Amino acid sequence: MALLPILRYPDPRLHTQAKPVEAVDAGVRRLVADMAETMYAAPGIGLAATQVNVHRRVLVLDVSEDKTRLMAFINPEIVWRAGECVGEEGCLSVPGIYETVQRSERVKVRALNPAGEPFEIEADGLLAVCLQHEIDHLDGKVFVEYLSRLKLARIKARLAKQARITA
Ligand code: GNR
Ligand code: NI
Repeated sequence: MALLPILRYPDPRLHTQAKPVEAVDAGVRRLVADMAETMYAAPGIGLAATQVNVHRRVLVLDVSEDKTRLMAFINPEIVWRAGECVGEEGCLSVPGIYETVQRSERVKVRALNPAGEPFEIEADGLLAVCLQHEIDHLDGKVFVEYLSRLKLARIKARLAKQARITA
């Protein structure tokens, strides 16, 4: 397994639309394993392939307390959504920034597992939020882009300052 570098906002590669996986093969399973290792090491509760500069529709997440419930979604699609909720989100590609975002409260997602078999999951709570956050990454969207222009400008200024300090 390998730790993969995570792209940082405002890297323009985070705005790439990921392409569907055509065949769930050993290369895809290796990517899932490397993404899981990277997510746990970060640590984060989810990671989209876009964030590690692989523009294929693959995401991993683990919202369990004890970090023993790894889930992998290949070619995920939201096939149903209901309700609305607001919650504070963070992102490994936007370190140190936590902002409130509005999402659907419940979603049903269809995807393939690492064996290439289709499955469906109905999610609510943190799992539903995380699935929407990760699928947004695969569509080139970062959560801070839901904020007002003023808030986004302030976040960009803060990130630029952080980057100067760490450089
Ligand atoms: O680790 C993460 N935490 C988190 C918290 C609230 C809502 C979404 C997330 S996902 C984030 C990891 C990440 O950046 N995934 O893309
Ligand atoms: Ni993120």
